[in-house]
Amino acid sequence: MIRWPAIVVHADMDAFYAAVEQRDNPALRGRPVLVGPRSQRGVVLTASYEARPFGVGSAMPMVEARRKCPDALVVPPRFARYEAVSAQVMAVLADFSPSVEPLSLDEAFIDMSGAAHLFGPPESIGRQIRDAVREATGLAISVGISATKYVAKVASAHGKPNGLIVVPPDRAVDWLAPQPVARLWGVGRKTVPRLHALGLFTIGDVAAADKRMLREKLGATGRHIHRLAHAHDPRPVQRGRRGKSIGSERTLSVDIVRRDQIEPHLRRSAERVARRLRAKRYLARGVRVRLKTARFELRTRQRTLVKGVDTADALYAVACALLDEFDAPGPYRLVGLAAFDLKPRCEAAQPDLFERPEKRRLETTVDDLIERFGSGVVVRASDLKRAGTVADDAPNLDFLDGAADGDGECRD
Ligand code: TTP
Ligand code: MG
Repeated sequence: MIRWPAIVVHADMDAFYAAVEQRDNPALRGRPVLVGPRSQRGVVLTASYEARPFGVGSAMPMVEARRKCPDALVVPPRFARYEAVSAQVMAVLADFSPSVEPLSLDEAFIDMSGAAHLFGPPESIGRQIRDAVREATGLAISVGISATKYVAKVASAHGKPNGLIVVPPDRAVDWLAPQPVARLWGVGRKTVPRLHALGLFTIGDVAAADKRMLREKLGATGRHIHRLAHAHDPRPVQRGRRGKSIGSERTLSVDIVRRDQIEPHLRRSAERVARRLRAKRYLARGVRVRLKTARFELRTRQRTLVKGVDTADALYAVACALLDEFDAPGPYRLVGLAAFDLKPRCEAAQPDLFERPEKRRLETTVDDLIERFGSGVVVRASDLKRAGTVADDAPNLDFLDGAADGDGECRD
């Protein structure tokens, strides 16, 4: 085997939402399935592979998809279910490497460099990952493996469904060459016609094109895609991709055991975190709950969300669901909540599933009051009875974490 400078795996579940529905309901198996709203309006979130030959897929208006594939069974989405399966998948991937970078609910990069002594050569690594995900979830994941993130990702897409494609680094440029330019990262619907107009249809065409010409015609994108076409992609897998997080945790003066004692602390942390998310104009796509037992064992449970949230209500709802997953017996001496996977909020963003618009309005009104009159101005009735249980002499932390390398501050 040639030497691999790095072994990067990209793994992506096949027709994720539809596959979960087919797994859970045998009547859907082998049938064309569209996941999305039954109403006339709205778009398809995904289509099962049985439906795809009809030319339907993600983001297509439901009306159009039903016209193209009249026999399709339409199933409304169950996001909580997909999140639970996603957590299982990510846990399986974490068994293979400490360096897993989730990109969404159903895909992740895994750095397997140096793991050959544990799992064998790339092909064998890929097979074991697919088998382990199937065993844990009953679902298929496609895997691409190369020495860079970019080539690994193109490879996993190329092999779908149920694919395993290994692209050794010395063959990467040739392997990419026949692929269409749309497979280049950063080349979207607008750039494809511009590349076609320049006579560039495949990645090989871009690789062979004059670097300066690409830069002149396309600016930074030109330079970027020229590098990708040569399989250059220096970005490392970001271990844990903890990225930015905003959190609030409390060490308690009295150890607590019962759920109804823990919840008010989570509620309070959720409010502090949500306020800071809104002030920084972030949406969080992950929520983490931390509990420390009286014996100082730290336990963490976290969940990735389909859409970003920035209200205390939404953070608190997820945190309460996470409480069910703790199996360590209390008592607990610390309760914390953090929001992670932060993305800048764009005003036009659609409201998400956990958040009701009136709740958000209420919370932003409270933000205004606090800004004008100080943080003591509004107190939740449910918070009053909890007063006095937070330790004064222990670290009570509101934190704003930087990237995994700990740069400390969250940049706006
Ligand atoms: P994808 O991985 O893009 O799609 P997929 O898993 O359904 O199919 P495949 O990977 O085999 O091509 O997205 C994962 C899930 O994310 C998908 O099942 C539904 C959801 N999703 C949306 O809600 N909206 C979208 O526009 C897309 C692309 C995906
Ligand atoms: Mg997928």
